[in-house]
Amino acid sequence: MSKLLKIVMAAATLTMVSAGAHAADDVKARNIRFGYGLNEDSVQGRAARYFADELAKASDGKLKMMTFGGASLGSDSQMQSALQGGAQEMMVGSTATLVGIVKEYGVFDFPFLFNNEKEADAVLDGDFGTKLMKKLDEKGLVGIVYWENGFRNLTNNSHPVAKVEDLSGIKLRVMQNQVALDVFQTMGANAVPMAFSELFSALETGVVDGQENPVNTIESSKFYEVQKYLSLTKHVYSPWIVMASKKWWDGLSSTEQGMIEKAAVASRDFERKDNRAGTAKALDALKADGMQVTVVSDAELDRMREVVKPVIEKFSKQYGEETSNELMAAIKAARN
Ligand code: TK8
Repeated sequence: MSKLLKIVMAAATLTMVSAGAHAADDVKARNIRFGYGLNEDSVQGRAARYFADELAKASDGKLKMMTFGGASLGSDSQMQSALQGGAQEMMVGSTATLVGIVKEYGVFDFPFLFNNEKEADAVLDGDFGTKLMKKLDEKGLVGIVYWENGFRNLTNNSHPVAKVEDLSGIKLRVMQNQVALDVFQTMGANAVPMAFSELFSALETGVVDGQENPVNTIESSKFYEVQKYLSLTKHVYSPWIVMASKKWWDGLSSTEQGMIEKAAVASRDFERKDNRAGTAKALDALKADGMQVTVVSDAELDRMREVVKPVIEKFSKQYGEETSNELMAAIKAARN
């Protein structure tokens, strides 16, 4: 081989090596701890594992997401703090537990806001949901996508609830924010804010009589073991939000961020589909497990809606006209 050819070939090899090294630099081997509150056998667990698989495929196994269910990394609030401090990379949890960080997230605890999932998807995935996510940035969190917990229903151990008056005297666990608390106090319940991670044992020991969550979550959390009565109220739609630690996120390359965002969108679509497909089955399972189901009539739901109106008005004012108007316009657009 001539000397010149050798030099040319060496140069070519060098270029190839450095191009390869550049691509490898762009996606580093990383461990990502992803925490969630529900049991592993739940919509959250299935979607978390799907997310991890998608990410592994996209990154040739370099972005390794390890999923931790059952609040084993902490309650929603504890995980949020860990993300803010950079001690944990990612999580999914209720927007209701974010209200102390970005108060406007309280709008998703307004009862009877959405009529169906289609409206919720449009508002969450559209400008309104994106704008709220942006507000997390300055709080050390990065909002990535919304999953759904879904329309919530009431369970308790005292008596069947068929109308708002039946809530009186029931010690009801509510999610930890002022909107949820006011809503259920106004409806006459003895509302007790509590982390979800403490809820099963609180129901078991009678610290509280009841709680509210979507049927899938009631089923996967085995609340049928400690609750007798289920009332189908669909009183509020609960989103979940997938978030990353901003401290950690800012250290990722844009290629890595893009891979995570893309896999997150796939996990969102998977999760919503899985959740919606599972609702009827979960309800059957709850009945089979001995829960007594009350279908709350439309007329009684309308009465509930009237009772909580002042609460919605109060918090709409607190969040400012701009937020409320944007929200209402987004819902209106979704309805048309
Ligand atoms: C689980 C929670 C739970 C929520 C609650 O992570 O606290 O009742 O509905 O499902 O997000």
